[in-house]
Amino acid sequence: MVTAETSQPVTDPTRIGLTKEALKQAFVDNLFYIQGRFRDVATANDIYMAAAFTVRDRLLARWLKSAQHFKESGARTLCYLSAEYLLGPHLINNLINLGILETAREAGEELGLDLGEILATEEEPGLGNGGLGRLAACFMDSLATGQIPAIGYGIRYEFGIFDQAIENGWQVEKSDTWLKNGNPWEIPRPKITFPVRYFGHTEPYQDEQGRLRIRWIPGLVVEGVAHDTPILGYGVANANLLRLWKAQATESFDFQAFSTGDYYRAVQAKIEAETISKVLYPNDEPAVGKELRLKQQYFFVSCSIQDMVRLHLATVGPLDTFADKFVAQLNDTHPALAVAELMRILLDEHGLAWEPAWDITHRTFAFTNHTLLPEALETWPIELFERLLPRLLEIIYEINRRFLDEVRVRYLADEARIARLSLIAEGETRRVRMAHLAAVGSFAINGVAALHTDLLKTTVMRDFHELWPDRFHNVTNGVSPRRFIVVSNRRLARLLTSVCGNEDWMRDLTALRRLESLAEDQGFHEDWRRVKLAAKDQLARWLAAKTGVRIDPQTLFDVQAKRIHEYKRQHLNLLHIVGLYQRIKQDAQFRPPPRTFLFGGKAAPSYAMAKLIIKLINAVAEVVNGDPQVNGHIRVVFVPDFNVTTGQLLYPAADLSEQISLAGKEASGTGNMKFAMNGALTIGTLDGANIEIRDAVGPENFFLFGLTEAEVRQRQADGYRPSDIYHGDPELATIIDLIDSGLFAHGDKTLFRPLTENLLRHDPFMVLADFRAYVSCQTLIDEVFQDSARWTRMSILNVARIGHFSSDRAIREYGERIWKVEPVPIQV
Ligand code: NBY
Repeated sequence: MVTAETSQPVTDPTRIGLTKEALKQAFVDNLFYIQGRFRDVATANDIYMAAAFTVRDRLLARWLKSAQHFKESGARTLCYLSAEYLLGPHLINNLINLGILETAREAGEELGLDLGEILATEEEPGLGNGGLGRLAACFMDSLATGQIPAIGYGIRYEFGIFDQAIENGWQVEKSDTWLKNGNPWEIPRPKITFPVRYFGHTEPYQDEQGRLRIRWIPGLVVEGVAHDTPILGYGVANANLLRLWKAQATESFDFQAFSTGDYYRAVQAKIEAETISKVLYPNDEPAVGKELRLKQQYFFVSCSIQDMVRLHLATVGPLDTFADKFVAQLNDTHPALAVAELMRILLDEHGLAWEPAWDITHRTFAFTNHTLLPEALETWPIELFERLLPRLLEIIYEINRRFLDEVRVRYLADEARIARLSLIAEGETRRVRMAHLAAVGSFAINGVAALHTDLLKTTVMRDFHELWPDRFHNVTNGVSPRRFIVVSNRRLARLLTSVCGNEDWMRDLTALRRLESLAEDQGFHEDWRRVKLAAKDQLARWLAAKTGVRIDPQTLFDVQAKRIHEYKRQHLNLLHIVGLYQRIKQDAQFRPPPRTFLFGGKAAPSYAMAKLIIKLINAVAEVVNGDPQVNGHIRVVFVPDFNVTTGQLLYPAADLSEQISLAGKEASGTGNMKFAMNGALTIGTLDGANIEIRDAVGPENFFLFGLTEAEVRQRQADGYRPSDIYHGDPELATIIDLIDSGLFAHGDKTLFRPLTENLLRHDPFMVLADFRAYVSCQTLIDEVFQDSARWTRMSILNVARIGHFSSDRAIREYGERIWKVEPVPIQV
């Protein structure tokens, strides 16, 4: 029961007050009572922790209020199931969402503390690989801001994405120790735990009503413990829950083993259990057949579904209304096992018959696909499945049997089609197709940009689209303007606020349309350029301090920051750079405007070609930057350890955004949106969301080049021969020969051969086919950049028209078209 006394903490001004005095008092208290430190001996981390706890207290009142209200109102709740959340630093974001950034700065000053330094102390939680994980984080921000009741479910990895160091030009992976100084944002819930079963066998039995049921006798049981982080919306009191599961052994000791003296074996079981949430797989493609990866997927899915069922039974009641209370979004196929797990719980644990259980399940899930690359479509060997998750495989077989019966009747035993649609791929090793499981178990399926959704319908999910055309939707991705403008680019945010007259644009980004009227205003142009220059200067100073590399903020900053992948074509960018290097050296008349080429991005540790591309970037950088004949004209920098924090420095500083994937390969891209929001102009192909960005900002404000997706298909069908292009383009040939010459490898002619040979023989991503168009487009860019009024105008118009690419809009579309959820405002 809540009495005046027990509810007192949520009204205590030192816990919830937003005034400067309240913040100061709370900080001092927290430093003493939580960190146990006097000011004069407090470390930077003590100070950060005290500040974080001060802010967390203010979230808690909002969060508990939200939870209580959602519970009482029985609000329909969205559950986002994602194996990854790339959140970025919490403190700054929460200060902004609470509206106390400036107050906190002043409070700090009066205490003799620099807020900037405190913010820099935070280690970002890197619980994701790239775009997919970051999208989940943007969506959590927009859900709370849009006041949609939501729970994000995922894994509390002890080690997130590795920290990238560059040694001798090569990527070196260092383990990410984000938890080593403690995590003030999470609240462990030792009482919210669920058992997760693995291995063993199943057996039939008769229940009390005499019905035949199945029991799974596991060989291993692991426990998931909830770790909760509040996610506050911007300018609202709504705070949602991010619930990440940590694995632990069911009992800290296997007493039997212990008593017989086998101490080592007892501890071994504990280690095995805890391994499950130990580390994020650093691949942005499935790591084939890794047992631990499948264990992780089932681990978080099982805990999450059990938690949803528990919540439902504790609040609403009967399971037949489960799908009215909850809708669950599958972020790619990584949580697709949720379909089979909900079936298992309904059938085996609650005794439902198949049909009602399937009806509930099928009305609960919706599925987002993030890739068309065939090698990235997730499948699991049956043999592994059967051993690890015997009961789930039985359920998947039954789902498949009923599904294929439906297909058989519909298409009159069209065997080829049945084989294509089956959840099981036949072949040397039979495999479970996770995308098919997700598709069959979901009422809605969506792609993440218009082109991607179209291709989904006509290629990888074609048969499904023919079967169920109404299930398919497009929801083009978006990114959070809080994270990627307000947090990242304070100066731009201030300028936008002064133009708009208020801060409403922060939650309705289309309000930036008002900038259009200033696109020709010379005075405004100066303000605009000043903001950009300051961001470039800040990046330059950070880079000098961090790496010793000096760059000139007056040059054009040309940035490509994203995971390193052949389809993203960082090497196309490099071919252009080597071409410039060569021409600048050989032609004294050739003097394009000075440029700084910046690259950032991690390669999957096992992706040799991506790692070689990083080496080549650094090798070219070494030669170009060390050559006094050219280093006043171009410079090349690989910015190590691209993550949310370094991204926040790069996006605001970019003049030019490189979005140069081969058409048809990048599902959406979200970096393209982040750069454009910060006034960078895009050089890009007609791929992913580039197409929609170009339509929105106007084709005259976008540098387009390259083959279209249809042309790519045509060229491939005609038999693409990259060596013909090499032989027909002397400049290109010189560039490739230069890379082969050893110039960038201290004379080693073989180092980069795997890369150049692949380009000449196969070139799967048609780098050579797009090379000439890319270089011509870059030449146009040089011209336009010299006309600074024109460039500035284009930059302003990009920002003015980028509003559609806010994740607030994306969430609104999901909410209205797919989830059917309504905002539930919380009052404090
Ligand atoms: O998702 C990215 C797409 O490449 C990008 O175009 C899109 O904008 C973004 C958001 O929709 N995909 C992505 O980031 N994928 C992964 O990071 C990823 C991670 C793990 C695995 C597969 C893909 N995995 O199988 O383990």
